Amino acid sequence: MTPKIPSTMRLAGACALALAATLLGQPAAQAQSHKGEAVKPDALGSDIPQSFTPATETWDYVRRTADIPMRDGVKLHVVMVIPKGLTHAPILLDRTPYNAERLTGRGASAHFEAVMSPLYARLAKAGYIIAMEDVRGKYGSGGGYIMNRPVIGPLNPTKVDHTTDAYDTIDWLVKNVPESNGRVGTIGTSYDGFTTLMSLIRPHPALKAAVPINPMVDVWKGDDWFHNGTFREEMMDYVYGQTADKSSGKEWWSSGQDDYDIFMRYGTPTAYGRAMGMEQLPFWKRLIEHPSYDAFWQGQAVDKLLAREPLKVPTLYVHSLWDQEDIYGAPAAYAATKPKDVNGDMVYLVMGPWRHGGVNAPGSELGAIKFDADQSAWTWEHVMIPFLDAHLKDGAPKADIAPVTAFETGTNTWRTYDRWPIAAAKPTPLYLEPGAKLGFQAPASGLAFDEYISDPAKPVTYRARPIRPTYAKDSTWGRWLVDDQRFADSRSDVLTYTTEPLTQPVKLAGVPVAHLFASTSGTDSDWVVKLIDVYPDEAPAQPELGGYELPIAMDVLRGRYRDDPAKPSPIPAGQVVSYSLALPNVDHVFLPGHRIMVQIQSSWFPLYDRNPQTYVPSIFDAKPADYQKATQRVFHAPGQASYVELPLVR
Ligand code: PG9
Repeated sequence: MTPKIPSTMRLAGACALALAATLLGQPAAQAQSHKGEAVKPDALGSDIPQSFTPATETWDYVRRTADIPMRDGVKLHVVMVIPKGLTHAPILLDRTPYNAERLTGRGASAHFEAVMSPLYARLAKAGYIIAMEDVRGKYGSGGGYIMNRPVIGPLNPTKVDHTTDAYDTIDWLVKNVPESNGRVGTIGTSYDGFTTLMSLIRPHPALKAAVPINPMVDVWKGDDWFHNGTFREEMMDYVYGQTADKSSGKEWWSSGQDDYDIFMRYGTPTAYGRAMGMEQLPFWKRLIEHPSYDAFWQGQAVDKLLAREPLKVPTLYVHSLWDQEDIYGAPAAYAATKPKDVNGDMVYLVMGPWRHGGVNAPGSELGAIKFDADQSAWTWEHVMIPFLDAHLKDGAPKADIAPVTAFETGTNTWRTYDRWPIAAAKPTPLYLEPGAKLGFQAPASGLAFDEYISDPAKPVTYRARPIRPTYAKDSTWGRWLVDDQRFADSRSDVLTYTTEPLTQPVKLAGVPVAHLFASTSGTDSDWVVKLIDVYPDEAPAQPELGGYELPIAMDVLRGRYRDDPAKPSPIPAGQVVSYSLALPNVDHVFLPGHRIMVQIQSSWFPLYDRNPQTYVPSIFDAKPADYQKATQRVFHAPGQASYVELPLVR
């Protein structure tokens, strides 16, 4: 039977035959119309014109694109959103791996406020030109994409990095955007916060201000990929989506509803990655080749890079107190640069009650926790816009903002400070005590330790199941750091210590540090410490908060790195070893009637990969037989008193 071929395919087939005949030097058979007349192969032309210019007269902004040549000839794609009528306006540049066209709405509205994030819409309204540029190798930009492309040097033998790309872009913008006043600020969140920080290294002279928001700074110590050596396997879908192709068009797929089951099924992230084809992805391979804090990670730590640079550009760091991705970055970069700010007018910090990136959108609540008003808008109006105006607008007065502006959680009040951490905070031990108690006096007697079995076959989940893939459409990943911890406190493999209900407010400002005296029957172990605010049993104004266990600061340490993050070593089985673990920054008041709680456990799955509890050279290569139960003991005996050092303000 002869297959029926659609007429369009027949025409194409005729063209191919004609082309083949021409190439072979034979006269081509002439294509014919249905009436038998000779037709040129492309006689129908195309319904798509060579170029099309949208009619934008009614728009309230000009949308302009450019492909800017970098010093190596590679062109980077930039989209500018210029509110109509703006002249002598500063430019805010966001360099992103997340698609500049999409982030500027692809021109799908006549109103600039509808095409960008609420923050950028507000900044455009405040008189800024917004320029978003695809980083090299992503979306509309040429060149190769390298995850967090390191600075030129041992990790980057080329002549280009984000410092040069930022420089070349700024140079082009100030020379080619007639509406500009020649001043540029860099801004961006997370990865774009990282590119913002990179613009501060050998900066272009027109760069006059920077606002890194939740920047990725040290991805081994406490940002996206690891926390103190414990691998954040829930980030695998990001690596897949971001690096499988240039336009992030390959969707991570999941074979179930609950990541807990799926990660258990594969055992290690390496095995799961293999099953997902991730060995084709160069960054994935680099990631699992570097489990320790070696030169690869140290050489990329942006706080270390900035500490070596002169301070030239006024910078406002934006930190989210419940940042589920980059909770380490902003305070670390602030700490690295603040000592250079001799006149106190260059380095600023604002910390708010947000999730990762929360300041970009209205922020009056996070999960079940309400903050009384839109604290993002408050920050835009009272901190960010005054800071930017002062440095970027022609003739603007000095900004009247404090060096540090922090939202005090618990009382829901903005506070201002001279610097961070504040001098008034005194390190004060809060001791674990026998009988699941916490107290400000070191324990003198009673049981010497508490004990639990940590079983890698039943790891402690990091949030109530089912756990959706991190970036799935129905994922609530953005609010997990405020999840009620009651799901964990009654597990037999979670130690829970609590104070009596407080009679006075207890204010903390700074970094709580957990000091544990602990033993394990294994030869490696993870230690997770959570500092929690327990609400009174009844909360009439918001009944679901009755007894709520709100995390204030939580983190994890992989025991093999207790002495040296670059050189792992086995833990001596059965011996009491001291560990110290700095928790994220807090500015919090435990209110009267509330209780302070500390939870300790040895897994936090599947956000963090499981520790086999048997020392192996790389946990990425652990075999099923390496995963063994271990008996964990946490001590509260004289001379071995575990405590959390609180940054207490009296
Ligand atoms: N923090 C982001 C990120 C996630 C995972 C890996 C790398 C970066 C980001 O939001 O850009």
